[in-house]
Amino acid sequence: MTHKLPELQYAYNALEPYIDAQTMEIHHTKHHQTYVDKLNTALEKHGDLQNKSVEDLLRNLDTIPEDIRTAVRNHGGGHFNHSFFWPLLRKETAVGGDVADAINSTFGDFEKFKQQFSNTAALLFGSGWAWLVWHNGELQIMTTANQDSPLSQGKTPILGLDVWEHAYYLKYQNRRPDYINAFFEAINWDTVNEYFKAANR
Ligand code: MN3
Repeated sequence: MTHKLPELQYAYNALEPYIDAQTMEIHHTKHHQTYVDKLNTALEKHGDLQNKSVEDLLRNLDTIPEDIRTAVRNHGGGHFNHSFFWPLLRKETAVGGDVADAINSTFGDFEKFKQQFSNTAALLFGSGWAWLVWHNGELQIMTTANQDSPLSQGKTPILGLDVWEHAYYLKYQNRRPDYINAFFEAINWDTVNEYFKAANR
């Protein structure tokens, strides 16, 4: 089995004006594709790992042979994180459902959650991701560097934001906070609720 680039379920311009079409196309067809290709190349050396899901690989990084562990961490992480990210995007859906209740009871109200998540994403130094994860029965905000995945720390992502410059530089240049604000207008809360439900199964 080789890993494949998933198709986007919407057009590259579907998130305008929050996330521009050119960024989406390059991000999906170049950046994500490269993670997929390099993961497949790494796994060529270890055929026994080729039938494992990328989630499986990332949850058990310490069992991956050392000669490809860094490649699986970086490119497997990149593949999983982006596959997780694309369905999270849709313009102007309303926050609701069980995840809204959990957010309110954890963070006080939605605005407080948004502020805490946004600050965390803005302050992340260098390239990485901001996350809302489910861990030990509670919601937590966290970050990972590079393409590290919360799965490798035994945590289940519910929401994630790519804050690598490649995710926003064409439209927002150095204005990461503006990109983070725009992201909040383009979160598909139906998907967040699906991820939340799956985490609780
Ligand atoms: Mn990216």
